[in-house]
Amino acid sequence: MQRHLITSAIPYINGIKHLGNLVGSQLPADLYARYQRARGNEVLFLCATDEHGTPAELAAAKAGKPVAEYCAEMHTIQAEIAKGFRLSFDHFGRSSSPQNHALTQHFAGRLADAGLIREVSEKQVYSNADGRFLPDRYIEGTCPNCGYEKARGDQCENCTKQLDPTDLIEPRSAVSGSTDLEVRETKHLYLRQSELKDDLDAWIDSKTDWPILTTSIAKKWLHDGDGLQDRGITRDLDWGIPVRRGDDDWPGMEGKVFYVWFDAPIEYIACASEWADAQGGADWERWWRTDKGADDVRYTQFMGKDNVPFHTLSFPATILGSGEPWKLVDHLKSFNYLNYDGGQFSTSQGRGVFMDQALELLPPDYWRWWLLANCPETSDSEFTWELFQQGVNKDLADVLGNFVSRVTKFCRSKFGEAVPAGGTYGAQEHALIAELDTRIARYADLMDAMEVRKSAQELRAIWVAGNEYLQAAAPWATIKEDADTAAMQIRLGLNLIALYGALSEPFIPDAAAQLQTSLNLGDPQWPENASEALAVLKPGHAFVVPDNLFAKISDEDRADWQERFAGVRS
Ligand code: B3M
Ligand code: ZN
Repeated sequence: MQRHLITSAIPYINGIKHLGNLVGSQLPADLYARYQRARGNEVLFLCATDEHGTPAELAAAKAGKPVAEYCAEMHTIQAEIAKGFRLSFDHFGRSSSPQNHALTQHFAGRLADAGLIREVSEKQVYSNADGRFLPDRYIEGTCPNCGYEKARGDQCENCTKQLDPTDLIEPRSAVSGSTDLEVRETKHLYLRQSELKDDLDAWIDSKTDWPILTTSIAKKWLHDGDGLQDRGITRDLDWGIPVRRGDDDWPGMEGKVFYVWFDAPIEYIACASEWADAQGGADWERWWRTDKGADDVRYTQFMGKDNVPFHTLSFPATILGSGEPWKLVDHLKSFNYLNYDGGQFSTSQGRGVFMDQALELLPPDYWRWWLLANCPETSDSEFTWELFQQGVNKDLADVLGNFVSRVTKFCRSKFGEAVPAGGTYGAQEHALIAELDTRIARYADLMDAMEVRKSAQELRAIWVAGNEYLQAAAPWATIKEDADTAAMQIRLGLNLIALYGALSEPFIPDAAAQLQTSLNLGDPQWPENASEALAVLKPGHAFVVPDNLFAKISDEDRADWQERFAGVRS
């Protein structure tokens, strides 16, 4: 038995995620976690909400709520939606947890002790009326380039020019509108990543089986330009993890918090501790510390490509720099972007389909299947309503759903709702079994390798093989001359349904559960080989014809949704 630690990039708290976010991290991570569990391996699958930083403060202000309250509410909402998509996290944590506070401060202390943190004095805008430093996004003013009056301190949204807050004409606080601003000196902590450059370089070089997308991004940041730069890891914000050196105060850092990208990956570790506490004190260090049993754990991370630098450089720098035996990631699976109907999904513009909206339209399996089968793996991919309709109708309704319906209904009408006895395999059945053995082995290899699209294609081919067999065997014709052979064909068909339930569960868990229930089976068993798997249901075993597994998406619905989601979410 192997042990798999699996994490998905932790979604920002500031709103509900769109389908592009889902398919770039949480959904493929869930596919892999479900697959590894199905293979009998021990899995700890973790995700959380990423709750700090300016976006959280701004979203809370917009919602008119204290930020702690806003985050608690949004966490509950995101957790519910994750359940709606059947994301099988062992724990869905929060980066604002006490566990993450303690661990983040611990890491900062270790890094400081190792001489890997330096203090830097910077000039920053301070608002006297608000009694605080203002990060770039909190300063507004008139753009010097185009005259737009609501330009932000970091960029003008109107003409896209990148700005420094001091470039703005008549700058004012976005918090209070006050123009009583001044530039003050403030100190910040920098992580001396550059000191760890050679270690990181050697570590990346050792990852010969990582996707090119992952290693090329890491190498670029290590070598382009002046090479790996030190990074500021503190901010002047109220909301966040207070800067402390382990358990001690950090003189000069009063009132400051750690930068969100410093504490967010540490939440992967803290989340295991949150999970353990929620279990009433399970041992979480056996998942994370190589001196406490984690050396045989295989750790896999899932994320979109924009998150790769933080996971290949900054977070490993934190871990290596701590000098403690924490686990480093073994495999990092990254994704390109899913586009929406000729443009981009966009959270800030409300463009595309958001997770809550998707679940209002259709059950989770429809989305899971299409998104995974079309995920942006080797290049960006595109969601259009036509492609979605085609994929769902062909693969799920015509191929899988139709097979299940034909076999079970035919059996009910000719033999009743129990597996019929009689007959023996002929050449067709032996050929099918040989094909399935090859395909199931290939499917397992692809799932192990996290080749998501190819896995979906192989699974579909396994469904198609059953359909082709049924078409060729034609029990509805056989039964007229040879009832025993027809019984054997249908018995095989029923067993194929059981096999499909087991193999398909990681992609479409609800349909798989429905099949298991209607076939009166317990938990799905991963097949050892096709011939054994096709003898699971014995003659006499009772079943019930399941309700239609998948409804087709009508042209009307498709057109309707296309129109409804053409604009932006208000
Ligand atoms: N919250 C960005 C994102 O959701 C960020 C990931 C953090 S992973 C530690 O894409
Ligand atoms: Zn401008």
